[in-house]
Amino acid sequence: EEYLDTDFIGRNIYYFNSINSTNRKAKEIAFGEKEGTVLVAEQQEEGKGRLGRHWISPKGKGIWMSIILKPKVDPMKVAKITLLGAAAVYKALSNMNIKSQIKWPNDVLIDGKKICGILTEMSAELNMINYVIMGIGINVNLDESDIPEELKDKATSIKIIEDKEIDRKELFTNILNEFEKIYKDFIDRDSISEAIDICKANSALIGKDIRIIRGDEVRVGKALDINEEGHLVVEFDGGIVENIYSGEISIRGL
Ligand code: BT5
Repeated sequence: EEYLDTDFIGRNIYYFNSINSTNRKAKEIAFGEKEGTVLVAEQQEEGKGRLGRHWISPKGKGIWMSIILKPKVDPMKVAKITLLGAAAVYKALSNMNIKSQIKWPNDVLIDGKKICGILTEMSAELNMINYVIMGIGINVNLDESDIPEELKDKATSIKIIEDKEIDRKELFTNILNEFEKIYKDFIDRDSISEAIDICKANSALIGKDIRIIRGDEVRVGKALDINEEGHLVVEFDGGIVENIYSGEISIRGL
């Protein structure tokens, strides 16, 4: 049994049987809610990925959740929150003896297949953040039949890999506990080094040849590192080294 051990993350939780999207709902209520409020649903009818993509969210099988955050930091730093979330998911799984890898910027994989995606959205004016919504989707107990044919080579669930049902509540609580510790370092000490270390040590990309797809542009290079800003350091053909920022970039292992 795992208990919630946080000051503010998950101290207020809205539970939905079915909802369009927890991120969408979180944005509707964020202004009136305290930092750390969590929305979680058994099912999403219109779960969202990045760039308007669809996120499959079958009933009772996953953790489909959003956390409302109100960090008093420069809006430029918000992209880092996705990595903090990925590090928290990694640690939560590790606490339950499940080994995963982080695929920068927003995925957690097991055996090379995606079991978690993170969608961070922000509302800001001038240099002030109104709120940040960090949405986390985890394929916990999906069966093979829940995964559409076209996703079978890149997506899986923890149950499929571990060959047993996973306690969603235990994992959920673990994620909230781990996220609060990492997030407090970020807002109180302006430090993300522990999260970066986790992302680097368990990276699915570092040392690999990758493709970076941005709109119609495809670039090929080698992932070298994740720097202390949370950017991916890539060596392109010809030896030019560049930092890649999170955002509208998708990355695929070759
Ligand atoms: C993501 O987008 O990975 C972000 C997913 C965030 C989902 C959470 S659930 C709670 C909260 N509320 C929401 O509405 N969303 C958040 P992206 O990197 O764009 O990946 C999307 C792509 O992953 C899709 O185009 C599919 O190819 C694939 N995909 C869709 N559903 C999947 C699933 N359940 N597991 C693995 N891959 C999936």
